[in-house]
Order: sequence, then C-alpha cells, then structure tokens
Amino acid sequence: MLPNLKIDPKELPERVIVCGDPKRAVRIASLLEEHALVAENREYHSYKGKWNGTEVAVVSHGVGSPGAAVCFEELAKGGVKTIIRVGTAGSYQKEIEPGSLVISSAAVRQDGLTSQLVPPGFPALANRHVVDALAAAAENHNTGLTVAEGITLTLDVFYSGVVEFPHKLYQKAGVLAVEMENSALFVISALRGMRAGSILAIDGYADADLLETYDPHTESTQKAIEAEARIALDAVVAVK
Ligand code: R1X
Repeated sequence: MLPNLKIDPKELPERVIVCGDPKRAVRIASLLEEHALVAENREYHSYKGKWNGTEVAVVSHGVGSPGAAVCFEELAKGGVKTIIRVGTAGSYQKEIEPGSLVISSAAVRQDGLTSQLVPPGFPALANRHVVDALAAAAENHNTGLTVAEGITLTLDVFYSGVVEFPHKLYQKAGVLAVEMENSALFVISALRGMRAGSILAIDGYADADLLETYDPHTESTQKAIEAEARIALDAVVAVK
C-alpha cells in the first residue's frame, strides 16, 4: 500500500494526470469513461477511468513542492511511467493574459525542495515527448485560447513577505509563468525514470500583489482549466 496516497499499486495505471486541487481532480475524473474513486487521504484524492479506451488515473497533489513530491514519489513507486500536471500559474508576460494556457518545457528551480534532492546545476526538464504530445493536443483542440510553450518558474512563496523576489530578472530572461510544483515533478521524474510534462491555466499575473488581486474563480480561468484538462487527457494517452 502506498502510505500517503493510500493506494494499492495494483490499482494504478501507468498514465496519470495530477493537479493541485482535489476538487479539480474529481472534475477531470468525471470526464473519463467508467470513472471511480480509488482512494482519499489528506490532500491526495485519486480516481481512475478510461480516456479513449486507455486507463488513466487522476490524482491531486495539494499546494507546494514538498507535499506534491510525496505524491510524485509514491506514484513512481507504484509503477507510474507518465505524468502530466494540469495546473494553474501566474503569468510573467503581458501578452500571456489570464485565461491563456502555458505548456512548460522546463522549470527554474526556485523551490526549496529540489535543492535537497539534487545539486544546484541539475536541470528540471519536462520530457520532450510529453511536451510534443501536449502541443499537438492543444493544436487539435483549437480552443481559440492563447497557448504558449517555454520555461516556467517554480517558487515556494505564494504571498510575499519582506524579501523581494527578483521577478523582473526572470521576466527579462523570458520566463513565461510562475507556479509551485513543476520543478519537483520534473526532477523526481528524472530521478525515478518517469516521463513528465505540465500544462498551466493562467489565473493572473505572478508579480502582482496577490493578497489584493488573486482570483482564480473567474469564468476565463475556469474555461482555460476545462480546456487544459481535455488537452492533457489527450496527450497522456497519446504519448508513445
Ligand atoms: O502551483 C500553484 C499552487 O498549487 C498554482 O496555484 C496554487 C496556489 O493557489
């Protein structure tokens, strides 16, 4: 039994969608044929079903890299081979407006967790086949939403304190968006021989004062989340 996910590895398909929010997991799972709850423990809620005839699980990982890492490690231990994260993120670039989608090709490791797993220069890379599958699925869906692909940044801080994070530097370097779990997913996948990717719905601007402005419940963000879920499901079953 996987202790935190509370799943018998025999229940786990090799292809998994992960997302932070347990409620989003049930929403995504409800799109699957023959969907059923597999387990619920802490923030880790797991469902499975079929997408175009292929078995897929949907598992929530909660907010932040350390908790999410527990989920990713146990998925690896359970024999999972392909993971796509369906997440949300704040944009770094004006033209990537709320309601857009971002496919992450790599993550800047500004989290605390991965430096306790691997040395500083170790890259956090998405798997190129997964990135390609996400890009192809996004094109097929023809949602009319802006879809960007490139480097994202993983940060532990959501609401800032008194230390100023150098957002401008990363914006200038062309980083597209900021979220809190991709680097954990990409590093752990590299260490454990899994293929991982991530698609993100933009729910605001990362350098804004989030305590004043953050609202992920708008219609445009919800529409982007619905679109990214379907794109990720197509990609997770398509990836060779
Ligand atoms: O990755 C970030 C985190 O899981 C994006 O949104 C969540 C915080 O609201």
